[in-house]
Amino acid sequence: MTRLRNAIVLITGASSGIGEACARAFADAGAHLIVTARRKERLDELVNKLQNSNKIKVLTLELDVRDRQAVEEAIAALPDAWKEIDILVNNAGLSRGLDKIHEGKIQDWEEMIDTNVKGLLYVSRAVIPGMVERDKGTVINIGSIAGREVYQKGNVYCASKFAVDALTKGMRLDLVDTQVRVCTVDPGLVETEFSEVRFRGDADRAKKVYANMTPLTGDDVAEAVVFAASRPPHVQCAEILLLPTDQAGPTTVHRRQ
Ligand code: NDP
Ligand code: 8X3
Repeated sequence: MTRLRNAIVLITGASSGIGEACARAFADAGAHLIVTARRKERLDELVNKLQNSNKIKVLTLELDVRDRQAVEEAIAALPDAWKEIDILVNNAGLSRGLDKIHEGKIQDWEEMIDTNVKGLLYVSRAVIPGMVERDKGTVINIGSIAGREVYQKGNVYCASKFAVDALTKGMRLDLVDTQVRVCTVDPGLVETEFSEVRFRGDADRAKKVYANMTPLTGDDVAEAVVFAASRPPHVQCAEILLLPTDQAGPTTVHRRQ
């Protein structure tokens, strides 16, 4: 993976699941990492593991992507050696609740839209201008099968991921006269902390989401992300839809009894 050696990769939501797996995969490929999330202690643990096993540099940023000012200031204040970000992985995201639209909680809706849509925009707006200036860079947005097909009670989460899809396409159109590439990696069911967050710590309910089937792991998704990022400069890996073999649609899942 020589194309990624010494690249600077910024990953949002690197404290868990897909983001954490991406950090490990890019570190294995020899990239230097800016890992961001709200849970700083998780990032510190990750850094210890990564730096012990790889000759790479890691910078941690405690960052809530919903805080526009904090995002702008954090990117502007990056030390010189870290300013030239080659790869941005817009991964931070979450779902809250699984309710019919007329029963949904407004606070849940706002959290999803603020994180999955507005947070992704704030980070992108802060990072992409440098890529355009250098005429080089790759943006990888983590979308979802939920951004391609709506499922019952998925309403606002699905809408936020449809928005990510529209933003990916919009970015690609607006950046076509630059060498900046834009990719979406859209997974189906991945067993991470995602469902525990959705069901606010109800571990039994979260486990049922992945019961009697083989879900993707964060590492499976990270492999696709690294594949997209490591194409030759003239190749833009626009979209990857990555499903478990046991899944054919958002709710079409083969479960063994
Ligand atoms: P996890 O819950 O395991 O990880 C989510 C990550 O996002 C955490 O690192 C969390 O860090 C971070 N995050 C959440 N809110 C914020 C915030 N406001 N500011 C900064 N970071 C934040 O879930 P996944 O790894 O599964 O989710 C990662 C992405 O993948 C999400 O965008 C999700 O929508 C998407 N996805 C997940 C699928 C799945 O089945 N799991 C399938 C398809 C897409 P912290 O809490 O420390 O801030
Ligand atoms: C996460 C996948 O199907 O649980 O985006 O919404 S799903």
